[in-house]
Amino acid sequence: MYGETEPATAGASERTAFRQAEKKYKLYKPPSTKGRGRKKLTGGGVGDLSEVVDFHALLAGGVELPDGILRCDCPGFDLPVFRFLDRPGFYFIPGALSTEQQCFWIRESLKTFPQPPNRTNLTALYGPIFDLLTAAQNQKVLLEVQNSDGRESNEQSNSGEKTCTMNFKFVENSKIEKGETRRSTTATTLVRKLRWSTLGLQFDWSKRNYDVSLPHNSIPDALATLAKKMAIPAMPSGVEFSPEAAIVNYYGPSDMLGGHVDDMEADWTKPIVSISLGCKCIFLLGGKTRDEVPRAMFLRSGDIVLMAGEARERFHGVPRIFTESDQQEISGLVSQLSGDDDRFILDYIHSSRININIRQVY
Ligand SMILES: O=C(O)CCC(=O)C(=O)O
Repeated sequence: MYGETEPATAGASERTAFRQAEKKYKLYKPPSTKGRGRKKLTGGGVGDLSEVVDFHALLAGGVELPDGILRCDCPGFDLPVFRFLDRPGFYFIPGALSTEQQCFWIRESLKTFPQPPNRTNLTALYGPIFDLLTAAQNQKVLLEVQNSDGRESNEQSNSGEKTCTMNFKFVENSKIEKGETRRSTTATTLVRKLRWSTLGLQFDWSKRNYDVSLPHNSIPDALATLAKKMAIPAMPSGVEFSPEAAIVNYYGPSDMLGGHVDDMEADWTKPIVSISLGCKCIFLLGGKTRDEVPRAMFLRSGDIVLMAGEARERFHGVPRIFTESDQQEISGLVSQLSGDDDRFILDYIHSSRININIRQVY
């Protein structure tokens, strides 16, 4: 999660096993097939991925399960689940979502989840933005406008208080005149700048806790139903997961998520249900300190991981997403997102990853 707490000194952080692994995978470059003349890529790329666990390859069979990894049958759950012997509470469900389901959740993540009252990283800059995806699909521009009383947005009110009205509205690109001095940004740029949105109980990043006083909708029914079903392997028998909040992370080509522990929820016995969509990435699952060497694994579109109990205390993060055309592994999505309405989304997902993680807060 964004807003991680760093160890006391940056130097100490740089030396930890977790940081070393983050660096190694962030800097990874695949061997080049056409890299002549581009110094770095000749000679077979930078770094190697031989230690990254590939659960899809294990699922396909034909290879022995590596030491310390087991495939388990979970009562009441009909999908294959993998676990690490030395990391109890962590569950990997490869290919949990069909391509159709993945497309549905990608559309929802871009169209519905950023809708107010849900907040996003853009809310603090522009105020609530409605229908961002539609505006981007129609090549609109978000333009600063005057309030009805003639004040520019963000001006001081008579009482001296900052009103923080932040009035912006979408307009046709053609309506922006040459020399326009008001702030404006294309909706496409804003979608690309989307980094997170919060559903259900709203998370306050500055205080690193949930602010129950903020207006919010409950978790969409379909997402809650999915999370309840997928949480089964990590739940005590007969107890149902109760989704109350979700954080949606949007990753662009060079984005990463630094090592952190998710410790803001009251009950750590309940899992975080974490859904991957779009480009493949490397996920690191470390120990209770950054000094423990993390396990690295690929996460692909449609994979789900659960972190419950002891696994909730482990550092984890995403050092690398793969946007290179031969490494994204999104061919299923590409063939499914073929309608006119999906053109923008298809372009977006070629260089992006989305993660939806669903939590029971209390
Ligand atoms: O993107 C991911 O798979 C992990 C997200 C995560 O760890 C978080 O939001 O706390």
